[in-house]
Formats: sequence, C-alpha cells, structure tokens
Amino acid sequence: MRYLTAGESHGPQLTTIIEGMPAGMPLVAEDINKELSRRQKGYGRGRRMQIEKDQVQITSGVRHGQTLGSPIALVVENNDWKHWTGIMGQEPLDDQSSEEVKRKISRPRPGHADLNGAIKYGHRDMRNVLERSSARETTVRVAAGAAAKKLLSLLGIELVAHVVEIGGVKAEKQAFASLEQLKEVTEASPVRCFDPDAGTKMMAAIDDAKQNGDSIGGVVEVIAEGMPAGVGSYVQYDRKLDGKLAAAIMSINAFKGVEIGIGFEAARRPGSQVHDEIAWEEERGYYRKTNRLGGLEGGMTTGMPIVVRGVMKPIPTLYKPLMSVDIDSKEPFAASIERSDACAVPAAAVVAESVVAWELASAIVDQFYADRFDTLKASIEEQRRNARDF
Ligand code: EPS
Repeated sequence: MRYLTAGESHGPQLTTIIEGMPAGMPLVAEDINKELSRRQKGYGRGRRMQIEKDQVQITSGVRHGQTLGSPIALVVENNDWKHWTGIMGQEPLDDQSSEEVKRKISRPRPGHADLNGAIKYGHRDMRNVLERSSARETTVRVAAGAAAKKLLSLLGIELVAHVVEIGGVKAEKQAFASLEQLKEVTEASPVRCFDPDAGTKMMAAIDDAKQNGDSIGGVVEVIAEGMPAGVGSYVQYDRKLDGKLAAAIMSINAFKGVEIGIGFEAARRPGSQVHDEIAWEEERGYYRKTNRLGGLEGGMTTGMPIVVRGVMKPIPTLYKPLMSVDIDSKEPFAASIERSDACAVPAAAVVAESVVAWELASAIVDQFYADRFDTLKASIEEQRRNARDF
C-alpha cells in the first residue's frame, strides 16, 4: 500500500492518492471527516484553524460506499485559498513589479525548511519552500490514515493517540480501564490528555507561551490494540515494522524523536527489567506478562499493544523574534511573523495516530492476501488462530 500527497498550504486544495487498499471495504466521507475534525481541534492553535473547516471529497476509488481496489483519491479544499489567488496563482505573472512579486520572501525563519529548501531547489522566493513544507500537509496524511484506521477497525484493531507531555508538564501515569475509555476522556480534553490536572497545567503553559510570544512542544503516545502476532519481519532491515513506525513518526513536521515501549528508559535498566516474560493460557494463547517492549520484538508484532511515542519540538514560527539573515542583502534581521500556533501538540497526536495506522494497515496488506477485503479478514482471523494454537 502506498500514498502520495500534493498541495500547498495556501493553494487551492490538498490531495492524496492511495493505492493498494483492498476492494470491497466499506468507506464513506464521514469516516475521513471525523478524523479531519479531530486534527483541527486542540488548545493552542492559531487563527488559521478558524478559517478552515476541513471536509474531504472522495473523487475516485469508492463507489456506493465501498472501495473498488482502484486508486482512492481524496481532496480537501483550502478555504484560505480565496485570499491567496494572486500570490499562489498558477499562471505566469506578466507584471514583474506587481504586489505578488514584491511580496517575495527573502528572510528564512530559524527552525523551518526555508533556507535549506531554498538552497536545494534554487528558490530566491522562499514562499516556494514554505508553502509545501507547512504542516498544513498533515491534513491529507490524516485523510489517508483515516482510510487505514477504517481498515484496521474492521479487522478488530483499534488505535488511540493521546498527549503525555506539553512544555515540560507531564501527565501522571494513570491506568486507563480500556482503550475505549482512554479515547473518550482524551477526546473531551482540549489538550488530548488523560490526566485532567496535567491537562489544566498544560493549558496554562500554552497561555504563558502565547503571552511571551513563544511556542512549546511535547510528547504524544499512540497505542494500538488487536494486532495479530507475527506482522512485520526480522529477515531484512527494511521489513522491520518498528523501523517503519519510527520513520513514520519522524516524518511528521516538527518531530525530533521517537520511542517504542519504554524506549530510552531501556538504556538505564538491566535486561531483566526490560524484557517481557512470555506466558501461555488456553483461551488467550501466548502473551507477555508486561509490555515494556511496546508490542514489538525482532521487528514483528508480539500481539501485545503497540506503544509508540513521538517528540514534537516547539513550532519555530515565533512572535518572539530569533535572529536570521536576509538572503538578498545578507543583513541580519529579527524573524517575526503574522500568525502562528503557540502549541500544536494535541493536533500532532492525531497525525501520529494516522501515520501509525497507515504503517500497521500497510504491513497487514503487504503480508496477507489483500486484493479483497473479505479474504483479508479471513486471513487475519486465521493468523490469530494460528498464533493462539501454535
Ligand atoms: C503552519 C502555519 C499555520 C498553521 C498551519 C501550519 O498556517 P498559516 O501560515 O496559514 O497561518 O495554521 O497549519 C494548518 C494550516 C493546519 O491545517 O494544520 C506551518 O507553517 O506549518
């Protein structure tokens, strides 16, 4: 399974084309729209989110609510485009002294793709870089992830992402009764946090950052339950599922780190307190008594919940200026902006959930006979039986 995305932040629309989804799987626009709206929520977003109300159009690959096996094209229009038709227009500009040309960006913002992208592609107007490097693109990554989530859900695999840290405020480890409960509580939290006290402190930290013209980052965690054991592989580096999950998390805008299970904590503990003991019960088959390795051993699923965490750095578009250099004059200047998000960690949690969903669904489609959804479902059930009775 694969997908590409296209679209600029202030262009007419964002597009994704998904290939390899099994045929005969139920899929409707609402499955995708509900995920798009989850990504748009969250305390700390800037004014742009008031302009956009993301809604998908399914323009191919689905008929009468079922996938066809052909490429699925998903389109989300940018409402803001109407204010940018001049600056972002596709046709050549006749008048080189026009407002659109004069508004060229020659001042790279520290922490963004601006300068490196301009050097790489030879753009003297860095709008040509920032329009595509913008995290607006994550809208259609969530759309693709929503289709993957639907596939997983129909196979009995559920995922939830939540926020465990923002701006140094950590959620206390609290046991949740079920994934369903974690979902319900975090969905109602403006910062997507299970711990209400930490959630309140996170919001205060976001307010502080905003007041100081600053931004803050955090840590998100994705938990997936129901994956059968033995998905992924140990036989080749590029078939290891943990490697694919790590790459997926690291590909999200502003993510600088990833952990699976106890992650970096494993460096500080002896082996006896890292590895999970194996047990067996008639009903359940094999399981681990703990899940410190986050559901993955040897690049494959163990059948235990998959636990992946990602670190998002603070958004680099700051009201509080950082020093940079104008690429035309080579003069130093203080980078300042018109609008930004003080914190996008709650939204990034939904993106993380989407990219993890994509990798899990993709690993399943790769490994089992997946041209048809009904045969895929039967193969997954058989895999679960085999793993239990092994
Ligand atoms: C973003 C900058 C802001 C964010 C945007 C990501 O947009 P603008 O430049 O229009 O104010 O709002 O995020 C989204 C539009 C979105 O849908 O998440 C950036 O530079 O990455």
